[in-house]
Amino acid sequence: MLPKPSPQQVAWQEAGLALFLHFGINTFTDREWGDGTEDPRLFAPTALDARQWASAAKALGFRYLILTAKHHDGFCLWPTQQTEHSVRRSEWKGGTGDVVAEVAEACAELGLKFGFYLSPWDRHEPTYGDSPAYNAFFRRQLEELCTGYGPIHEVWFDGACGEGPNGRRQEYDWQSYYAVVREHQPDALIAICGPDIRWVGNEEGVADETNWSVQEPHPTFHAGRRGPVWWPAECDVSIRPGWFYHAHEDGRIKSLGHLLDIYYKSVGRNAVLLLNVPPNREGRLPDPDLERLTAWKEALAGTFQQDLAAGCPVLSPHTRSGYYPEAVTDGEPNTCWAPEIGVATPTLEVNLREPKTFNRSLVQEFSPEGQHVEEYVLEAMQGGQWVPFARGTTIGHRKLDRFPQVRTDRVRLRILKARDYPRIRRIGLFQASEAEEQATAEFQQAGEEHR
Ligand code: FUL
Repeated sequence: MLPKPSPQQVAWQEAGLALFLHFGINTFTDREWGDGTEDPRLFAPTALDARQWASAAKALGFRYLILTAKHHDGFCLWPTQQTEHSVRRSEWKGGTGDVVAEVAEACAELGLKFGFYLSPWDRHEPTYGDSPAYNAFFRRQLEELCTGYGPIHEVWFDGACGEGPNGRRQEYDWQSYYAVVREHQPDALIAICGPDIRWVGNEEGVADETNWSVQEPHPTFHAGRRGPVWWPAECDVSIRPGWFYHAHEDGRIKSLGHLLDIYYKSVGRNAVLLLNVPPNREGRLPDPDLERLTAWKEALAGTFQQDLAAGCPVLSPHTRSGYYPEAVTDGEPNTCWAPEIGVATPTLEVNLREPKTFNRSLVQEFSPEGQHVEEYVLEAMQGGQWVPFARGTTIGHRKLDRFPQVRTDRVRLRILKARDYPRIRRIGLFQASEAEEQATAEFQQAGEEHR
């Protein structure tokens, strides 16, 4: 049996976009990795405004916020009882402040989901390396975060550790960490060094073209589980070269074209995009980053505002009983089409009613039932023949393709290879906005593209 996602995993995938917030002592020392010896008094935001973070996130279409509650330097953004190395020792709000609480509250007010990053690697904590003692310390920190801040939707365990061969060696007791999360936050998804969400494997925000949410179990994170597991990918990337705010990077915000490319190669390849925008020393999201993201959102909204296939008649000679072809254009998220059992290459034909011009497509599998398509092609009827305009391997929750403009009145999807029985939720056709086309052309000319 192929695995299927949990309802929480389906909702997470549906959300598509999450905002990552790297903020902490490094913001004030201008570093990326603090060494744990920093004076907590260095943490001194002058105008910290978590509502600005949350309302910007909401306006830009992000549905989750993930805050670095503790990075590798060990400084805690909440007044933990487990160490003195926290906001309690800073002068911000006279040592009475709690950044985690402010962000969680702002999210709750605006209807955003909240999650936290908690670095297992801790360069400040003296018990780090004394495995049982540190595991207990870490579990208590986790318990504080899982019990004091309302619903937690994602817990992000970073795997990074720079101790080196002669450094301290800590055996993390992952299963015991998961047990704390499951006990207090049964709906939370445990990401990266965790069983629910998989790290995509790079920090460029790019998923492979072939991207399966169905994976072999990880020996540690899925210890004791057999057979394939549902482990969908998340793409984390920063809008700037670094994860933390550095004034000298103000002029190095990723271009609009680059951010658009990232969107197509993450959200458009069956992954979720976790985009990092670091708050500055004031404790605000910087204006130039927000301006760039507003342009990004508008360019995408312009492209996806009109689906040229919406409401169009659909035909298939291969429809399985109980399903119907028009489910892919009816705009209903809970309907889908499925091919008859035993058909080698099932097809689905959308009648656009009149010639239409487009250069973007969207195909979605019905992810609550899993992921099945291994190879597909999209074709347009031109001069009495079917001419391919996009082809790919996996589809999954959301597959976006970009191609040179096509003009046609009929489009068909052919599923060339699938595991078990695929279910298709949607086919969409779009014409890229001018803003998107222009930014993409500039990006390609600049040769910034990595893959
Ligand atoms: C990495 C860390 O070392 C970086 O500082 C950053 O937090 C990134 C998201 O994960 O492993």
